[in-house]
Amino acid sequence: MGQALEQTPNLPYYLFRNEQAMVHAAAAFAKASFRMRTMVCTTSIGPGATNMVTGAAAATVNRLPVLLLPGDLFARRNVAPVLQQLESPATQDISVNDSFKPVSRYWDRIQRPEQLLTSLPEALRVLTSPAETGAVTLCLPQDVQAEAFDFPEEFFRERVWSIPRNRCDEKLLERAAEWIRGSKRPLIVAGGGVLYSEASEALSLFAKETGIPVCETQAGKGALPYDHPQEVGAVGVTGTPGANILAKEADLILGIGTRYSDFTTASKTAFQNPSVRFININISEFDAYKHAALSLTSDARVMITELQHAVAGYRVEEKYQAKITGFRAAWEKEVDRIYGLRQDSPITQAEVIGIVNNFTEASDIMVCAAGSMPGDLHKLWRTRQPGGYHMEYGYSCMGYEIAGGLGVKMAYPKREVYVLVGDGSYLMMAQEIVTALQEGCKLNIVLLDNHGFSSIGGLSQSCGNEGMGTEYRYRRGGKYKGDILPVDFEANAASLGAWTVRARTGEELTTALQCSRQQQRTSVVVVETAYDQRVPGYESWWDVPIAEVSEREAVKDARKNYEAARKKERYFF
Ligand SMILES: Cc1ncc(C[n+]2csc(CCOP(=O)(O)OP(=O)(O)O)c2C)c(N)n1
Ligand SMILES: [Mg+2]
Repeated sequence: MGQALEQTPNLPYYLFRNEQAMVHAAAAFAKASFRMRTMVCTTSIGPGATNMVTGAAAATVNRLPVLLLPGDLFARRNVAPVLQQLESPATQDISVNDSFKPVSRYWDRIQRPEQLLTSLPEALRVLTSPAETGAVTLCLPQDVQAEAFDFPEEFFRERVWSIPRNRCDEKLLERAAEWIRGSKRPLIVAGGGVLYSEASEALSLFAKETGIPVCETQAGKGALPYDHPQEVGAVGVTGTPGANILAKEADLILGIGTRYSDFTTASKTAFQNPSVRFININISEFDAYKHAALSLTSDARVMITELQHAVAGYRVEEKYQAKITGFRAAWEKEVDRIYGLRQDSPITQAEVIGIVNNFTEASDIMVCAAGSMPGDLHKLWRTRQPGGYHMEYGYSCMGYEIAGGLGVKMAYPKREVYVLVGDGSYLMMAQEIVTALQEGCKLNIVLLDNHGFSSIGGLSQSCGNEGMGTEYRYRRGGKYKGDILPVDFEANAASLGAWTVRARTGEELTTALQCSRQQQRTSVVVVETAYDQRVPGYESWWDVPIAEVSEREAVKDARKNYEAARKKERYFF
């Protein structure tokens, strides 16, 4: 593989520090490009290969195309066991690369060069399929990689894969239009599919014309700009009060490009109207059929437009529109209030989000993935352009942030990329700062240092516990109750070559953002934030099972509340 890449200068090669990060970057590149481009990731055998498994899972969960070419064991076997080989006494037809099978949408092992003739077309079919896409893994045994084969020339001819905008059955479309016309309280749930189908404009028109409110999932956020008159913001566990109340009361949910994750459905408690029905527009039949929906298995953009014609003349009632407008105004006030809160160091995460949100420009891209920030950002971030909010919350994989930011920057070298990363995620995977410097890909990284896992600590407390094992403190008396570990993130990032600065207050943060934007190289602004000050949840719930038996009163109480809350979980038949 290396030999081929060296002699093929028109296929650019990027050296990464960690194979998992490399896959995150490739997936982020694809996500930022609305899945119209991707990259190929290749590795050695053994640990180099299995390091990609987490990245593959993140790509597949998020339905993002990446082509993975891990090395594999000698097909001829006579020299086995080779360095890094996992032997099996039961079969010789196995390697660590078999662990890619459940996290890949297509998997193959190329035991003979000519197998590429049949395997590569399948790989490309899956990568370019809007319904099937995800990680595609072709394992390349070490010896087979070096073999020659006389491939037919036609195989190398440029081939264009057209991505279809499939339409659904006409009768189903008519029925969907009837359902919408008969609905008093409809609500659109916009998922990532709206963005991938580049359907924002169509959705905007449809919502304006019909008056149907639109709420957004993490992957769908930014489908409409935050100031669109029908946009009611985030839905679900990390949702806004307006969206969640509308979801609770809705008689019709029009789910577009959503896979209805538990964060969207509030663990199946979000939709409480006894007669609620679902219409799902989804390119993937699997998703289209969820919640016993009237399934319009189709491309989002064409279907929204066709549905708009089919319901021409329909508009929600005045009092429903008034309610939507009221929710929107109340939420904007709440965001202003939260953004406006000021305190001495350590400042709150919400203040940091507000300052970064207000500082950035409409064309900038914000990247985040795990910890407590996704929840706050889903609610609070005012997205102005589709794609401006780049959140990996399908796998919510710590470590995606900086690597993903790099992939986004590779997709849009002229746009400013802001990576919001927690101290936990940073410590897990910060090394791609070196790659960003190497490639001249400038990232604006804002590192929120709250000395531990605030998200998981908060979750633990909400279950009646004390957040065991979530604070970065010295072990004292057998517990992490000692002083805070003095991790110097500024020095750490500087040692990798980044431009760094520490900000203690809101004012200092604003100045730091101004300075970092002017830098030519990747910058890291380190802000200490309060571990225990969190943005509340609004009108929602998440199923986190609580111990049925405990010696703690707080846990027993939490269990009682849990059992009551679970009663609201619904099945849809
Ligand atoms: C790779 C990986 N391991 C574990 C988790 C579970 N997890 C989710 S958030 C979190 C803590 C994140 O810490 P930090 O980045 O500091 O963010 P904070 O919670 O402090 O906002 C953990 C351990 C995860 N999402 N990804
Ligand atoms: Mg943290």
